[in-house]
Amino acid sequence: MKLYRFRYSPYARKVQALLDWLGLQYEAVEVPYADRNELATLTGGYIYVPVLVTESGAVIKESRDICEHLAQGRGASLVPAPWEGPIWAYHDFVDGPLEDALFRIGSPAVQQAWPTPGERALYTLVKERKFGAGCVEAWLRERDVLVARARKLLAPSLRTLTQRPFLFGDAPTVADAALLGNCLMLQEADPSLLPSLAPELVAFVERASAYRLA
Ligand SMILES: N[C@@H](CCC(=O)N[C@@H](CS)C(=O)NCC(=O)O)C(=O)O
Repeated sequence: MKLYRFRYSPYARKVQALLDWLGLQYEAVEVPYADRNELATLTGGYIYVPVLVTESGAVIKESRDICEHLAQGRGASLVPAPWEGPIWAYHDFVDGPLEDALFRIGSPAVQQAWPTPGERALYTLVKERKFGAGCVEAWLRERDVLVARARKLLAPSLRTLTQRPFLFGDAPTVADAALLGNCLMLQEADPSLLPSLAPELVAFVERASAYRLA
């Protein structure tokens, strides 16, 4: 299998967590931000990540669809019955409102981490076309407000994680994969961000990254 990713993409890291937990063999392909020819050729023009090429050669876009694919068969324990509803709802909460706060916290550092001026400028352009001129600088200035918003959203989950290793019990589910993906996005952006936002999540990242399905 092949997983096309940006290292900071929470959606790609979520999928990668599922592949790792399931012990599946795959190659992680780091997509250069300013050269997506391989990806566009593969997908027929879709240049977001993640994209997964399965063992049978199927090309799956959209991380939720990839997660649903991986959660079939042996992966069924990643969405254990009867918790399918709350697990997918939590997954969607992370990929929606939580990611919306966290990516703004991580974005200024992600922008600076691209190795070339062209990639940094393209990243800024992509963000500004969607969120308005000067948005990345504004997110840096407004970091305290964004951190307060993220902490409020995270507070109930942190209470759960003081009592359980994972959100739904002793083993991780796609809900944990979504949360892990966002934590890894912050860690890739700037290793100081996650400990200052929610130190409890540092231990969660270690636990979740080390997990392998028996
Ligand atoms: N709904 C998509 C969202 C994927 C997405 O937005 N990926 C971002 C990276 S986190 C991306 O590829 N952005 C394109 C860009 O920055 O040019 C999914 O869940 O896979």
